[in-house]
Amino acid sequence: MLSLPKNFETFNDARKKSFMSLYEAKQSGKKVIGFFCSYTPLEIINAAGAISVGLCGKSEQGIPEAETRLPKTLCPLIKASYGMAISDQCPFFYFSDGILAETTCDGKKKMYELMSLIKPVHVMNLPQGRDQELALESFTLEIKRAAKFLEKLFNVVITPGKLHDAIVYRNNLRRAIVDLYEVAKIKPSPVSGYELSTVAESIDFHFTDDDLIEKVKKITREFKARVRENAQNRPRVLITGCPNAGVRDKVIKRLEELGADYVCADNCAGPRTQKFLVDENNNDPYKALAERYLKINCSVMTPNNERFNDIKSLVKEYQVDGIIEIILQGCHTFAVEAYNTMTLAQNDLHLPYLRLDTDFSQTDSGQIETRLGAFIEIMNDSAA
Ligand code: BJ8
Repeated sequence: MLSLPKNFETFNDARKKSFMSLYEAKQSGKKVIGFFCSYTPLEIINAAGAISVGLCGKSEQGIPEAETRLPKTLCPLIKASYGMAISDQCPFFYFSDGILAETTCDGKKKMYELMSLIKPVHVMNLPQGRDQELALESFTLEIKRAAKFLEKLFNVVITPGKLHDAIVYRNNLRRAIVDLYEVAKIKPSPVSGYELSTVAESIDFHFTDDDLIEKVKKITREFKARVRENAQNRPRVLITGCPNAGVRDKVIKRLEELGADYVCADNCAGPRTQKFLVDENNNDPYKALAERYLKINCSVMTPNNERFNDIKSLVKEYQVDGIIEIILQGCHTFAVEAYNTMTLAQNDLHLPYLRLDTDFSQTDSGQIETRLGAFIEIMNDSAA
């Protein structure tokens, strides 16, 4: 019989529900692997018969606990992820049998060393010069090494058939998710970006055996059929930069309340990443996985020029009127690369650009609100 964490009764209803859903999956014999990054090849986790669950911290919760061991100036995403883990507040970490991680930014990879004192953590070496000779070969070997870790942890064999099934399933799920995101290509979008992204995010936390792909398709049809009152003439915004889950309310929700539409994200979870599929016909499925995952345009890559080509395409496809870049405190790679985004927006795309340096606290909510209001005015003036 599995036990619940000692502080279970102190959790709010949503957290209790998450705990119970994963608890039931675990009770039925399912294994769970936690992950932190979009470079994690989820297919090998599924081929090992395990549930994959994203563990990134998305709120201030856990940060005070993390700051007893990590520097205060570290990225809030890393602090929240670690703090939730050490304080048993994260249901997904609590029930994870192991963690699959990668060497992305310095803060994350050093945090994994501390995390490995609590749970089995396997860290994959991510080649950050992905255009260089041997990068593909090296990441292919890393994925094979990670598969061996899972096989040993769960005493299973990842057969070619299971891996192929997982690749096909994930490709089909990604196609469905891209269709969901593309609802916002309709002008005006029939659904708010806040609602759409909330639904998209919840897809990663689906632990029951019913047909997830069919559910995603159903909600896409429902969204497309909606009519939104007073949605005409609202400026359409693309959000880029660091993952935005931890600042959704003070940035995305507020942006929409103030009169703009969040239609698209250029980040590692948005449509530009989901559209990368794994070649199902490649005789070497590990190489096919490495090819797909190395396409992800994160600022930890150097150079990272494809990111800017993708922003250009998204701006056109989603008819974007302005770009907001979110830089989380302590994220040096996105902070430095922001110069290129600003240059692209202002000199090439001739679009208003707003950079928000922030963290997961609410202390800057008022200041952000003022800047968002001014930004909407600029977008409206540009359109006039
Ligand atoms: S693929 S964006 S999930 S690394 S914001 S922790 S980079 S200091 S989250 Fe990321 Fe993977 Fe890239 Fe996506 Fe470090 Fe920056 Fe913090 Fe970051």
